[in-house]
Amino acid sequence: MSETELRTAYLGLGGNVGDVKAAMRWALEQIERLDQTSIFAISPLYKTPPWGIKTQNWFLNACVGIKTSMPPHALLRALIDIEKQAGRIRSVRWGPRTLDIDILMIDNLSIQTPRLMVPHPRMLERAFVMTPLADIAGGLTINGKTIRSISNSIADPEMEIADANWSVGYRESAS
Ligand code: A4P
Ligand code: MG
Repeated sequence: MSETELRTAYLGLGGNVGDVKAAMRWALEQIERLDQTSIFAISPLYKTPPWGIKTQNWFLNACVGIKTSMPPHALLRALIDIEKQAGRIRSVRWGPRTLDIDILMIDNLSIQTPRLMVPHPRMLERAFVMTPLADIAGGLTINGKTIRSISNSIADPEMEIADANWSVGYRESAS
């Protein structure tokens, strides 16, 4: 497989510190600006109860579909860079953050390295990932099941759409 092949990838965005919606809109613009990368799908923005450490603020979460020719590890580095620029402080695992960007899937690749694991190893058990992912990629299958059916089976009744139009005009918001 050539390193310059155009691939379809899905990203999970989340945060619970500061103006998360603004940070996420800014992140969309930065993702769109990456080399040979464009966004083709954006889920609604959800308000989600904290997973892992429960005594922290609720999160905002969304998923984004991209087409990219960046090799997977280069894509990861670029996304970590965007997180850093958004002021992310990594102190506690699963703790509060301004902006977290996870690579959920890249085509049907399986990548198992210390720096990068794809599909994301914890996504299947997380409603804050699977619900927005089902909105933009419900018909894709993982382990023989559709994302929509996995999402339905782990749905969290506490989650709700915070803003269905959060990404409208994000390109104009950046400067
Ligand atoms: N890494 C490996 N695979 C990947 C991948 N597929 N995508 C490595 C992105 N990164 C990947 O991540 C640590 C390292 O994972 C990265 O440097 C990369 O090389 P991190 O973001 O620094 O650490 P973390 O986010 O604190 O840990 P972890 O386990 O990634 O946390 P999660 O899984 O991201 O969970 N509750 C709600 N409601 N919504 C949330 O968004 N997020 C978290 C964080 C906890 N609870 C939440 C939410
Ligand atoms: Mg992470």
